[in-house]
Amino acid sequence: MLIIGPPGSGKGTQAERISERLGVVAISTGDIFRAHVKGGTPLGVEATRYMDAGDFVPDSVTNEMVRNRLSQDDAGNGFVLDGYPRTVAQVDYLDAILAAGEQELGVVLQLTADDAELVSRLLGRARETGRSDDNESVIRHRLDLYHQQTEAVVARYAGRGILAQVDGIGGIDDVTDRVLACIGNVLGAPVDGR
Ligand code: B4P
Repeated sequence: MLIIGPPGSGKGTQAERISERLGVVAISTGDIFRAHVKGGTPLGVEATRYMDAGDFVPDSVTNEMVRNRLSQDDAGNGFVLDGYPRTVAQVDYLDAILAAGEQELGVVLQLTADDAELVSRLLGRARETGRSDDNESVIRHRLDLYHQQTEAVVARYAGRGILAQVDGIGGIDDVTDRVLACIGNVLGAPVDGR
């Protein structure tokens, strides 16, 4: 499954919880990039200038990285992919990866929240963790990119009938309950709650 949402909507937070419940691996493109940045790899050096500015890392870099990650054994039984695809070109690329592996998407989950709430959450995270892309002007740019590019991704999946939308406002446990109920509806079988 995929988890899509604007920055600060709780993608990473909920992806971890869903992966535990479904017994599949959670894969976050943002986390993979941050691990490369921390390790000082060539990919990290390239990614950091885009991430710090709140821009998308180019599709040419991101797509290849995702293809490699999904080819690892732990993704063979399914995965929760967090933060990818964010562009329509990435949707096409993911379609090709899945078709080659004879895999299919079961659910695409979109977490929603209004921009004011998102900015407030991310400024809160900035105070706690000091993430370099969590300052107000960069946060607003990331939100603009979501509206300009990633909402078209959501529309694609809506057209395929596998989109589940969940209100991301409220306590983290409450959002998890909504998410699990929604996944159960799309899959046609309940997923255990907390
Ligand atoms: P990400 O790591 O995906 O960053 P994000 O959009 O901010 O989401 P994240 O998962 O971290 O935050 P969450 O909403 O869970 O991407 C970072 C950068 O990497 C991008 O800007 C881009 O440069 C690059 N990148 C990644 N994927 C890419 C792709 N496919 N193509 C190109 N470039 C790509 O949580 C945010 C905060 O809210 C947390 O502090 C959390 O504690 C809090 N929170 C969560 N749920 C809450 C709730 N219910 N109530 C209150 N607070 C809550």
